[in-house]
Order: sequence, then structure tokens, then C-alpha cells
Amino acid sequence: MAKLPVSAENIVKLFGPHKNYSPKEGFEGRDEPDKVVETHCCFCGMQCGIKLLVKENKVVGFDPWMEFPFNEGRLCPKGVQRYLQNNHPDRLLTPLKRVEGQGFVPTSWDESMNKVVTEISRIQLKYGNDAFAMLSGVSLTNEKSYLVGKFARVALKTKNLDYNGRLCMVSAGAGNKKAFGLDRASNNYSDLEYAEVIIVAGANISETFPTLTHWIWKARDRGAKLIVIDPRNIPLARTADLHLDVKPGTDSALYGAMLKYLVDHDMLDHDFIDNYTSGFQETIDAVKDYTLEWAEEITGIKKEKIQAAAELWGKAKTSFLLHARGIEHHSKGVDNVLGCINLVLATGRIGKPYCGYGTITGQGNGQGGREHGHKCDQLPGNRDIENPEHRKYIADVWGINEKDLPGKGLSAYEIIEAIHRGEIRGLISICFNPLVSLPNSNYVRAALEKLEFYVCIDFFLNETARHADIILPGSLQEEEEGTTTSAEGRVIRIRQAVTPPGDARTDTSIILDLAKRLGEQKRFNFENSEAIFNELRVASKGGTADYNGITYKRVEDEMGVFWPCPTEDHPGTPRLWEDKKFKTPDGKAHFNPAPYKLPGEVTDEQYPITLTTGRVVSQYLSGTQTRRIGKLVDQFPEPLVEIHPNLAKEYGIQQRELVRVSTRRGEGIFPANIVETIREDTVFIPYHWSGVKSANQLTPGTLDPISKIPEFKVCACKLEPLREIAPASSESTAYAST
Ligand SMILES: Nc1nc2c(c(=O)[nH]1)N[C@H]1C(S)=C(S)[C@@H](COP(=O)(O)OP(=O)(O)OC[C@H]3O[C@@H](n4cnc5c(=O)[nH]c(N)nc54)[C@H](O)[C@@H]3O)O[C@H]1N2
Ligand SMILES: Nc1nc2c(c(=O)[nH]1)N[C@H]1C(S)=C(S)[C@@H](COP(=O)(O)OP(=O)(O)OC[C@H]3O[C@@H](n4cnc5c(=O)[nH]c(N)nc54)[C@H](O)[C@@H]3O)O[C@H]1N2
Ligand code: SF4
Ligand SMILES: [Mo]
Repeated sequence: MAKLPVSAENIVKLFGPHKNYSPKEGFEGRDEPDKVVETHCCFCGMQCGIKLLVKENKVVGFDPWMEFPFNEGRLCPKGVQRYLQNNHPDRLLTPLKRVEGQGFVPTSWDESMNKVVTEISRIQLKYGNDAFAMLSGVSLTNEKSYLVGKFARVALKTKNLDYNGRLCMVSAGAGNKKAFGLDRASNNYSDLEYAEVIIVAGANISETFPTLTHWIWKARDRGAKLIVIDPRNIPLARTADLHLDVKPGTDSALYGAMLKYLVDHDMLDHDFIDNYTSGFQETIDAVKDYTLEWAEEITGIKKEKIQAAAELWGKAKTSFLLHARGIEHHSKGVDNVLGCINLVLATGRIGKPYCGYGTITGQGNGQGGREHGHKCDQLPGNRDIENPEHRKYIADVWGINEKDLPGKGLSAYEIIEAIHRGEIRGLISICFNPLVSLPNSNYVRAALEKLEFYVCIDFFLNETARHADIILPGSLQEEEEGTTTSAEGRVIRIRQAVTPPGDARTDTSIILDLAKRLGEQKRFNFENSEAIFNELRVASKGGTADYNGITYKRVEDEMGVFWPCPTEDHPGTPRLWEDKKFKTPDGKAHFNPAPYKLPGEVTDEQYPITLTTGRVVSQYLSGTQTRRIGKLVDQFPEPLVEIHPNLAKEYGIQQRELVRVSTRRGEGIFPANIVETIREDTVFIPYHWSGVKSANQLTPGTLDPISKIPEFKVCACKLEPLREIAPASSESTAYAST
């Protein structure tokens, strides 16, 4: 039976209005904290070192941690506000149950856990084990990610477990596995400093990885040339030697044309290609017709600029290529990634000092979280859930029969589709807000309403949780011990600074308790996070993401250890591939043909404008955390639609006028932000908001066939000015990525 979400009125009754929390001037305890805890920012993949100041079991402030090597004390606007979450008035402090007609009502741990277990049993008995799915997230530590993977397969006994990295790094992961047999950025970022040429493709680094900018400036100070590939003239592009303003969805045409140019002008490393790679000939055959003129036609980038980029890249002795979601959030995301890798391999500039390549991992533990088995097709150590040897190894570590280990399950968006088909009836989620972050949110909402039972573990009441039957109050990153792995591949130590407030519990204790109640106490008998990590080390041993030699003590003593690190006397691997022994079956790096293909949806008469989506500096992901922090909200209170002045003129749109943006999936209303920094045929909307302000009402559920990543970065839309100026709040957003 369709279930209605708890009404907004009922939520307000229980929680009061949504609070934008700013502390008093000069916060309490600043001068004399009880303790200072060296740990890391909970937000993006940079995982900047930070010191948290603690007083009376509350995080009351922060200090820079100057000694931590990556960020050397630097923090971005989110990092300096992160401490405000632990003590936030919106924290969930007790389990809640949905009571029809009343909204969410506090309940006990015993009652809520019993209900969860009863519903799991009921649904699995009636519809089969796989009818109960789990969604997880990589803001979770390595220990929790590993635990969730084991919990879903061993205690919940479902194959349908996937995670929010499916919306994030999977195109890069799949591309890296095809080309190198291993999924990690190839270098630590200090290698950037001496690179002669740096390409940044589809990554708005100044806003999304602000502390990484430092390493790019260092290279610039030494004369490095910078090439930025983005439909918007983003802050980094404004300082670049070349800005290639690519039309969304056409990157592979650009990389293909650059590759052809390198071939035609013999700017190739023949020794590297001949001895250490395979697949070169078919890859260059696929781009033999990709002239500069053709590429200009497809990508909208002037051919002189494409030529200049190929010349700079081709002639450099050292170089670095970085990309992020701008090229990966596509139904051809894996092809785009392979197109970039082909340029790196053709010039042989990898596995050498100051020569590197990598995707910039997005979420805090986006790297570690994609290695230890909470992906639908993966087992710990980045093992393959369909490989009989890998299955046997993990089944032995877990003490189960290989035949009882579930197989490959559905990916995140496919789980939503399966709910619509009635194949999945129950859901448990932790650290994921799919209603805001998955594409086609009207379809996602309809799926949530169809679920027979949904339990959510979070520390804030996110938008998806409003559809839950039970909400379990979990923990923030600083409320548990653990490790994460930064975008560089550096395994670092997350420190417990405080215990969870009120009746909230650590995420780990909630999962362990659930496993126990599902009859799996023996296999989930961990004393602490370190015990989980030690099992993870064994489970990862021999896999491509090998953590076996990494101990808590080493991570602390060495301020992080880079995987792979197979033995305790192994130094770890900051720079991959120095030995040229790639992890592919033939030991070579693979070129892969990456011909240009059209995106899933193209513009037409009805929907004539390209829509792309992404981020702003002060908001984080689905906004659950940052939309609650006063100063971050002040900086960017609501999403604006970026429109070029010429396009605005065509529609008679004024600055800050409300504009209805519609696609085949839905519509939203956004104040206009008229800026010269975007292509004339494209509009951009940041996606951190919900409801009528949600960009994901508009985006399509088209997936990359290999990675299953949704196509967040390109679809067709239309604009209608509403002839009404936005209320004052949007006026304060003077800073709008321009
Ligand atoms: N402030 C902030 N920082 C964050 C996050 C956050 O939410 N807020 N999230 C973190 C996470 S999880 C992630 S994944 C990263 C994401 O980091 P980024 O990938 O840097 O962020 P996005 O804004 O999603 O997209 C980057 C750029 O892609 C461009 N783009 C759009 N379409 C195309 C295209 O077809 N081709 C090319 N070449 N570029 C295109 C957009 O104009 C945009 O400037 O940020 C991390 N850091
Ligand atoms: N249109 C559009 N959509 C996008 C994107 C885009 O560029 N455009 N980007 C995509 C990308 S790259 C990403 S990564 C996804 C992210 O999408 P989500 O993963 O849905 O975003 P989050 O805001 O991280 O949601 C995580 C939830 O986990 C909770 N949480 C955080 N840390 C913890 C923890 O330690 N324990 C527990 N129990 N809960 C925790 C937060 O409170 C929040 O409610 O969005 C994707 N969606
Ligand atoms: S760059 Fe990322 S990790 Fe560093 S302070 Fe900002 S959000 Fe936190
Ligand atoms: Mo992400």
C-alpha cells in the first residue's frame, strides 16, 4: 500500500523550524579546551588535517594542524565550520518511529531495533532475501564501510547493497581498472609541484577541493602551464593559460582529437608504448578521423585552442592530468576517463617523478570506501564478487560457505527501479540521502513511498529519512575511532573526539547490534574499530587495494600510509607504477578506444538548452550537513541558475528574476544568476537543495552502461522567466562562482 510521507507540519511539531546554526561570537571554551584532537575534516576527499577543540564532551572549535603534510594547516570555508555539527540543535538524539497521523515519535532502542529485525524477517520470508536492500555511503570510515559490506552479505544475506560512490567515482574506477588494473590516483599531490603542464578536466578545484589549489599554485610559481577544460570559466580557468570551454557531453571528441594530433605530429613515447602498453593501434584507429575542425564542430572549442593544448601536452617533459565529476557524470563517463588515460599513456608520463594522472576523489572516504566491499559488485581489497577465487578467499575470512555469499547486486539507481517493479520491498540506509542526490527525484520519491519498510541511520533528519518507518540516530565522524583514505591514496587516522550526544549511538554499535539480533553475533564480535581494521587488513591482503601492512600505529607514526602496502615492513606506495608492473592480466597498461558518442539526451526544439549541474564552495553534497550551518547558508542560501548574458537577453531574463527550468522529468524554480562565465548554450544549477529547489527533479536516470553512474552533467531543458524578482535572500549571494 502506498505510504504517505510524514507531513511537513508534523516534522515541525517535533523538531521546530529548521535551524541555521551559528555559535555566539567567541565560542565557549575557546581558550581552554579539555583536549585537542588531531584528526581530519569530515567533508571532501582532501581529508585536510584539523585539530578539534573539545570541552565537556562537546566539539567547541578548531585549530589548524600545521604539521599534516597535505594541507599544512590550510582549510576551506566548510572545513572551518565543520565543528558546528556535533553540538547542533538538529542532532537526532533518540530513535524515532513513524506513527500515522502523528509524525515521528521518540521510541526506545529496544523497540526500534526489534521492529527493524521483525520487518527484515517478514519481508525476506515473504519475498526472498534480496527483497531487502541496503544503501551506504563513503563519508563512513574504512572500518564502517568494511563492516557494512560484511553486514549486508553475512547478516542481512542480501546481494542488493550499493553506495553513494555510485554517483561519484565509479566511472573513474571502471576506467582505471580497465587501463591499469587498479583504482587509485597514481600520485600524491606534492608531485604536482614540478609538473610542466597540468590539465584539469571537469573539476572546479577552487570550489570543490580548495586546498588542492595550493599545489597547483606551487607548480604555477615554477612556470607550469595550466589547461582547464570546463563549460564554465570557473575560478581556476580564469588563471589558466588555456580554457577549453567544452560543450557538456562532448569531452571524448576533444581527447580523441588531441590524441590524433599527438600521433600525427609524433609527440609520442614510443619506448613506453611498445614495452609497457597494449591496445595502442586500435585506440588510434578509433580517432583517425578526429580532425581539429571536426572536434571544434562537436565540442564548440576553437580549433586553435585544441591545437595549443595538444602542443603543450605533447611537448612537456613532466605533466599531470586531473579530472573529476565534470567528465565522469555521463552515460559515457568511462569513455571520457579512458580518453584522458590514452593521452597520458601516449606520452608515457606516468610512474615517474612529477608525472601523474588521477581522478580527484570526491567524498571524504571516497577512496577507501570504494575498496572494501560495499559496492554491489565488489568484495574487500577491491576484489570482484563474481570471481570464484576472490569469493572463496573472502568467504574463508568471514567463516562462511562460499555458496552462501550473495552474488552481484543492483546499483543504487537500479535499486530504485527495482522498488518500482516490486522486487525490492524493504530498505536500510546509512550515510546516503538519495531523495536529493539521485537523479529524477520525483521517480525516487515515488519509490520511497512504495517501500513496505524503510529504516534510516543518520545524525540529522535528511529528506529521504522523512519517508522512513524507523530512524536510528547514528554518529558523526568525530564520534568514533577509525581510518579514511584520502584522494591521494593515503590511509589516515580519524580520532574520536567526543561520544555521541543524548541517546545517539555510534554507527558501528548500531550495525553490530543489528547483526547480533539477526543471529550473527559470532562473526560480528569486534571489540573496537581497530579490531575491524585488523580484519579488513586480512580481507584486503592479496587484493589490488592491499592494506595488509598498514597498522593503526604506523598510520599515526607516519602521518598516513599509502596503499598498496602488502607487509608491515613495506614503506607504502605514494607514487604508483614506478616499476611499470601494471595490475592488468597481461601486466601492461591498456589503451582503450574511446570514440565520441552522443549523450543520453540532446537538445531539440522543445528543450533547446543544455543543463549541467554541480557544486558551490560553501555547500556539501545533498546539503544535509551544510544547509544547517549559518555562515555557510549565508554564503549561498539557495541555488541560482547560471545563465550567459546573451541567453538571458534572448529570453528577456533579468538578474535574480525567478526562472522556471523544466526538463522531461520535472521542473524547478531558481533565481537567475547572469554571468559571462558560462557557455551561451548551457545553464548550470548547483544541486545541494531539496524540493522545488532541487536540481535533481530535472536530471535523467540515464546510466553509464559499465559504471552505472547517472548522467548528472548533461540533459536538455527549457527556460521560462516568471517575471518576478527573487526574494531578498538570493541578493546576499554576491559570491556565485563568478
Ligand atoms: N564545496 C563542495 N566541495 C565538494 C563537494 C561539495 O558538495 N561541495 N563534494 C565533494 C564530492 S563528493 C565531489 S564528487 C567533488 C566534485 O568535484 P567537481 O567535479 O569539481 O564538482 P562539480 O561541480 O560536480 O563539477 C565540476 C565541473 O564540471 C563542469 N562540467 C559540467 N559538464 C561538463 C562536461 O561535460 N565536461 C567537462 N569537462 N566539464 C563539465 C562543471 O561546469 C563544473 O565546474 O567535490 C567534492 N568537494
Ligand atoms: N544533480 C547532481 N546530483 C548529484 C551530483 C551532481 O553533481 N549533480 N553529485 C553526486 C555525487 S558526486 C555524490 S558523492 C552524491 C552524494 O549524495 P549523498 O551521499 O546522498 O549526499 P550526502 O549529503 O553525503 O548524504 C549523506 C547523508 O549521510 C549523512 N552522513 C554523513 N556522514 C555520516 C556518518 O559518518 N554516519 C552516518 N550515519 N551518516 C552520515 C549525512 O547527514 C547525509 O544525510 O550526490 C550525487 N548527486
Ligand atoms: S578542502 Fe575538503 S577536507 Fe579540506 S577543509 Fe575543505 S572540505 Fe574539508
Ligand atoms: Mo561525489
